[in-house]
Amino acid sequence: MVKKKKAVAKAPVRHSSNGRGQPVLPPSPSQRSYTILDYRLEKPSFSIRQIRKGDEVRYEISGDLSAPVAPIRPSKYLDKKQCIEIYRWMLLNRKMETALENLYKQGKVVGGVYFGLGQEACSCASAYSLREDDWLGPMIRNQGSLLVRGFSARDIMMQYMAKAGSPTKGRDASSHFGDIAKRNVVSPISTLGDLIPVLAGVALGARLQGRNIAVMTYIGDGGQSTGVTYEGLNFAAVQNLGLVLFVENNLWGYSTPANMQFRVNDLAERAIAYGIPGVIVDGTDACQVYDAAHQACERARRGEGPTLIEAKMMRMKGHAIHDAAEYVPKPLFEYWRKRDPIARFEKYLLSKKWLTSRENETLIADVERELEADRDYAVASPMPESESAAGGVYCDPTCHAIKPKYGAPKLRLKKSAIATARETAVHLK
Ligand SMILES: Cc1ncc(C[n+]2csc(CCOP(=O)(O)OP(=O)(O)O)c2C)c(N)n1
Ligand SMILES: [Mg+2]
Repeated sequence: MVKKKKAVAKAPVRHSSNGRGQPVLPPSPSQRSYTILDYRLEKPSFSIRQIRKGDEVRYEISGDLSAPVAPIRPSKYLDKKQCIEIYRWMLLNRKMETALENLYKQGKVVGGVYFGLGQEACSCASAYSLREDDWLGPMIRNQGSLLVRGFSARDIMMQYMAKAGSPTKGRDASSHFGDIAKRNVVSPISTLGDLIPVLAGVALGARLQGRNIAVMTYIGDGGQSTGVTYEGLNFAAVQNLGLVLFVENNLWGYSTPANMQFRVNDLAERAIAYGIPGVIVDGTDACQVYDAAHQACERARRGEGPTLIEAKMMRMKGHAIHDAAEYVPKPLFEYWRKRDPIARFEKYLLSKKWLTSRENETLIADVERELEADRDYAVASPMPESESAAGGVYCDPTCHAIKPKYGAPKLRLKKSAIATARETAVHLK
């Protein structure tokens, strides 16, 4: 007997889209789902379109730019004192960059200057989550991270002016300096993405010494497309290394808008493909940045592996001082100026009564005083002697004994971490 098939009404096939013109298939039982934590209290929705007319290229913005600014999301971890400390670092970061801009205009800077204007919360609050034993690999815009990690504004200004007493003794201008002896800071690497495997290697080194540490570095929305970003993060993921990667989505990679650089909606989605947690934060909210960084660092120190944190914000200056950022539509600047990370945090601290107006004025005056003293010292300090130019390039075997910073491996880890470390050691032989 042939059973009659029941007539099934066919549902019309709907082709919705994810807002970027890509079709989204209807859910099916085999469809998997993934979670990306999103800390933001507001989700800007606008898009940037390229307009070409002959040889002329410009960008137009559309979407809702009138949304009110969201409040700061109170931190689960930071207390009053810590919030004020972060606020102070952000102020110093901003004021130091303003001083550097003036020094550049006075012809005192050798080379260019790169600014992190609008990104101070991301730099300062992320680095604030590191412990002494952890490591940092800053990029050019993370001058705030350097301050938090123990470099002074004087060091950074002397570096930009190539002074004899600067961290590289005048041998490199701009940001290529670190401190692997005391502050656990790897120098920025200009080749975008290269810091990621280097920092993964630092975590691996510590692992082989029996410790799980957090290693933090940054990559831009443009730089994250490089092959080495994939290789480094994938390596950290499979080895469960404590890498905390901030993807600084500041909407521009040089003069290319983010939507012409990648097709995903959020760069945090990339984490799914590495098999690691992905988190989105508002990069202009210091509390969100800190909370996500703190959780990622704790995860790293437990030996559970890397985390990718996408910080959404806007680069409020050009790529460097020579770039006037003419390509950025003006309303975009206005939108993000209302979300200035320092003004937002200041308002939050005042409204919580964690700072009175008087205390705030004193704090700002203190930062200015410190900055001015550092700037005057940096300006007055000498340039290097020409004879010293070739010094410090090659190590003369008698100049200093090179001692390994760490001793032999002391594996005192959980069984799973020991197994990973042993496997790694075998592979490295
Ligand atoms: C591998 C590599 N390719 C290209 C460059 C040249 N370059 C320097 S900065 C930059 C744009 C970077 O944009 P993004 O990563 O978004 O960082 P942002 O400047 O916005 O902080 C480019 C293409 C480089 N330094 N390294
Ligand atoms: Mg960028």
